[in-house]
Amino acid sequence: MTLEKTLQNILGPLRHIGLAATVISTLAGAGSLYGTTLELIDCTDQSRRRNHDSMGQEARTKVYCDGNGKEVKETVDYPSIDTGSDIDVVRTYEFDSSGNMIKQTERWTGKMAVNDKQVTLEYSAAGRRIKMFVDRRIDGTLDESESYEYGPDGNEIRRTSVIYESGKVGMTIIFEYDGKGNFVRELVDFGDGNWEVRLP
Ligand SMILES: [Ca+2]
Repeated sequence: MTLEKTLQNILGPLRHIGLAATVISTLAGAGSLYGTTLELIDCTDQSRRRNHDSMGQEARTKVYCDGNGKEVKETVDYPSIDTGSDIDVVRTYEFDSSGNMIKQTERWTGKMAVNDKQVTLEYSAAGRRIKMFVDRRIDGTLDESESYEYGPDGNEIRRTSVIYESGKVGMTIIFEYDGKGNFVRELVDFGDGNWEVRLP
């Protein structure tokens, strides 16, 4: 599987459920997404990160790290968003002892608070992400979740998204590989029992 395809597999479903660009970037490693340019930095020096909003204006971002150099918090002031505060959003990140991100929170200021979100992640003993839970508005009620299953060789073979409001499976994706472990195609069901075939 090419890196590009891997990113598509990761990003497509995440876009589908509207996960924040920041957590997508964290999961994918790095990259340019949603018009947001991220430059990964050495967090230990409390550096500033270059970060642009959708209008191409440079956002003022501060990054905070724990003693292990892990980024645990960032504050961002987006020039094109006026919330009446110097800080438009505060994002926090928590990690387990293996360094896996287990929680991300996103709290916006003022009228943007409707976008508040908490994402929690669970991992298998092998360190593979197996569950993701999304609580929109951070009101204690879960709104969406995803679960991930893997084959013996570690490739993801099935992903299921649940929308809690309706109590229904929102989307199921089955990933298929050839005998050498190369991605061949995916089958997508948006909850209606019809499988759409997607080729690389
Ligand atoms: Ca909620």
